[in-house]
Amino acid sequence: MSTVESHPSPLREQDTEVASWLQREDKRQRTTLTLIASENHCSAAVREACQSRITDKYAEGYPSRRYYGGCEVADGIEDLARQRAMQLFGATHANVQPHSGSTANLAALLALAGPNGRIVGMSLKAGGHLTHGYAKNHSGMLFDARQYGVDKDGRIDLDEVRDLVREHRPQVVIAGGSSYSRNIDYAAFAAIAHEFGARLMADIAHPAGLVAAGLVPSPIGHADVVTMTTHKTLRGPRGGMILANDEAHKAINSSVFPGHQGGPLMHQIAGKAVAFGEALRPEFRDYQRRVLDNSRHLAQVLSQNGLSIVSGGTDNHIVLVDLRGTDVTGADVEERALAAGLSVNKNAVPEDPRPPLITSGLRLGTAAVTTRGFGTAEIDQVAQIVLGLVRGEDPERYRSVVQDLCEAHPLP
Ligand code: DSN
Repeated sequence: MSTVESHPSPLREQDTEVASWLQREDKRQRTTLTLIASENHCSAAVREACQSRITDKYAEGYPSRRYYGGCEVADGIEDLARQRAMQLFGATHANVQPHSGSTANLAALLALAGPNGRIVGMSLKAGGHLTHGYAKNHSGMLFDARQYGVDKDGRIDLDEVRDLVREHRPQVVIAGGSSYSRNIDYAAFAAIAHEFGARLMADIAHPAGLVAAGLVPSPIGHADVVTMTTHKTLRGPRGGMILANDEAHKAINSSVFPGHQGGPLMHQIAGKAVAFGEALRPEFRDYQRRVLDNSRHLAQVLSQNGLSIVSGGTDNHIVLVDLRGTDVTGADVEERALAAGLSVNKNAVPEDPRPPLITSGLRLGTAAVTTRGFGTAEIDQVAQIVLGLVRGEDPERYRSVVQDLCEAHPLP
């Protein structure tokens, strides 16, 4: 197996401390199965683009309208990333500059609602994101935010959303979440938002790759603005992106720069361009199909063996396990899983009585292990490990199974 140690390394020669931390992370990823739903493994080509010399270049502004000289290469790369993004999602405008999903969301909310505006989004506890109006996030401080939850079956209740929008009269309604495993009816959300004069912002950070592959509903044509990260199911480098309709795109561009950020991270934008090129290939759709097959299989096996799955299953890459009927917390299982070699995260479930650092849930995702080549046979093995850990079996007994799986399915 090729490792970072086998290549010449200016970093190792110059700074052994940082080099050894990075070697440790390389080993951690190679020898651990990532089941964190928001993580994936991007390609070597994406990583090469992200470590290129263009990291040194300032390029404030947009292609052909920059505030620095020497931006002709930056222009070419950013235009390529934008064109590929628009083709991938069938969108008319793309802004590839947001440094992250959080900055994309705040830039979009400020563009659409303005400071002190009113917003409606899904609550963090029900599966929304911090930036959808959580009180301790800037989205909950800068805006007058109201939050909707899920019904007793773990699904968005559109009647509740409509009542909230009618009462609160927000400028922006947000559809999307971080631990919501069901398809979202963007047409219905748009109808509610537009009926009351609001605009719809869809945050597809989690299912972006599945949306691009046409395997789950797309908000394009319904939402005024679509935000996302590029590193989850989309399998690109860490970063954010905003797609906007004809009416919103100018305000979005001004809000990202100069409103929210200075110089774009051109090395990350180069990585985004590479990833979007990969996502336009037919193999990407096959990969996303396997992500879905694997998550459905994982949900089914866990459920058949007695674990409760929020909403009873999944339509995307996320499986949210409700541990309230067991003797363990999310934190317990996260710790045991790490000892076995599985990287997972504890997660609140709707109406969770436990605090956020403990939780009663476990959020699993199949994007990263599917990148390693896992199919349903390997997912069966993963499911048996999770079941054993919940039952309280010694994590050490699973360590060699996990190592064999890692060696048989190396990272890209
Ligand atoms: N924190 C990310 C997640 O894990 O879903 C979203 O930004």
